[in-house]
Amino acid sequence: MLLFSSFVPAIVAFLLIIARIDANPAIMRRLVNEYQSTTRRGLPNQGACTRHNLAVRKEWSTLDILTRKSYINAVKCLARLPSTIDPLLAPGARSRFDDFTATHIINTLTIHGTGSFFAWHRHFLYLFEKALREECGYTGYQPYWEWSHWANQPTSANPLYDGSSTSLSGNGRYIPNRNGTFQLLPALNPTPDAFAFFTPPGTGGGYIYSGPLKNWQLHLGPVVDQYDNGQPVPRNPRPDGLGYNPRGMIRDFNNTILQRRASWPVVLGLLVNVTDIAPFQILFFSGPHAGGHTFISGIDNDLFTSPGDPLFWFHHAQVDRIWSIWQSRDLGTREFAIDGTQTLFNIPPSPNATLDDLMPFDFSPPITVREAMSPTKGLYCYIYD
Ligand SMILES: *[C@@H]1O[C@H](CO)[C@@H](O)[C@H](O)[C@H]1NC(C)=O
Ligand SMILES: *[C@@H]1O[C@H](CO)[C@@H](O)[C@H](O)[C@H]1NC(C)=O
Ligand SMILES: *[C@@H]1O[C@H](CO)[C@@H](O)[C@H](O)[C@H]1NC(C)=O
Ligand SMILES: *[C@@H]1O[C@H](CO)[C@@H](O)[C@H](O)[C@H]1NC(C)=O
Ligand SMILES: [Cu+2]
Repeated sequence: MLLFSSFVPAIVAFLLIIARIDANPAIMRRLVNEYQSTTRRGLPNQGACTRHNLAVRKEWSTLDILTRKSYINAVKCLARLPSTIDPLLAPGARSRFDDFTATHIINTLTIHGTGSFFAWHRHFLYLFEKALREECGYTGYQPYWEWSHWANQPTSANPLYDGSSTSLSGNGRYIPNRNGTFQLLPALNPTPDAFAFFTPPGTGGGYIYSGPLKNWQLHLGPVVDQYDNGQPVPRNPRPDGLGYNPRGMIRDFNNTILQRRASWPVVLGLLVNVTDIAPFQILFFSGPHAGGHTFISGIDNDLFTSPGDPLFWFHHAQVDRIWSIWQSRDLGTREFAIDGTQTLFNIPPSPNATLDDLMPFDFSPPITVREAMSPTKGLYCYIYD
């Protein structure tokens, strides 16, 4: 009896720990359910976007194997189709896939740390999904990567980047004794300390070596020089990164970065406790958004060239998902809320962004910021599960 009663507190403590572990995903589930019902309630019974044609973007791990394979094949198909962007703009672009990297490189300084950051990337993602479907026969929608769910598991647990034949390939080959990358942020006249962005060496550092993208070729970038990371990266023949620079793909996974910057407490804190677009955008941009890129590292340490790694699209689908959920929590004040100017961290100083600003996509017609503010009421018709 004595023995038993001394076990009871231990069992209770254990159950409490289990409950704590499960609390965060359960909170997220509740927030997603609320977002979905708010979105569905806002849809008309008739019109361009209704309950019946609403596309559902899902987490990669929830897709069946055939859908995963068809997504991977469609991405490889885009890399085989000819480029359509004006060759004077991006002479190094060799494929439809490159068109996306090219327009991102061209516009980097006016779509990050600006009022248009979320809106530009929402349309960018939509154009990519559309190309996969209309030009490469993919019948699903762009999947996302639920960072917080995977942050505390070994990277080999995530079927998105476990290196298997149904993944987007895995980590880069491990290179020991590196110094990490030191990226000068693209600002006019950066001072050495104020605009340097250091990433410690992770668990890879070399070229990826397994999975369907093993032979993936990058053609554009880099723009920002990366120093001392072990695997030499050939320089682009043009300073703007838009020349032809064929090379393999580097990755350098570091889960600690995901744990620190994109854990459940960080993401749920943004969704539950941050009500104003200004702090939301700043905390999100430098927190989970930068964290996902830095987890991948490799070319993702070059802000300009990051869409060259197909994992970019999963990362940015999750960025768009978290923004959508946040917007839905008070559509009255958040649906059309933007904050920021028209230049990266306002360098050089520029006017405040407005909903009427035109956002360029180079190979596709420009749209206004306003047109990209709702996932269901304008150009788009999708929801995240
Ligand atoms: C990963 O990131 C953490 C946090 O920045 C850093 O301390 C660590 O050195 C990095 N590399 C590895 C292999 O954990
Ligand atoms: C790391 O830095 C040291 C000192 O600057 C340098 O000698 C070395 O070559 C660097 N290592 C790599 C892999 O770049
Ligand atoms: C929101 O803020 C409150 C008060 O600071 C805190 O107790 C709570 O844990 C926060 N919620 C999240 C999800 O971060
Ligand atoms: C630009 O936006 C900031 C932050 O919302 C605001 O304080 C400032 O007054 C705006 N400037 C102009 C010229 O509208
Ligand atoms: Cu970007």
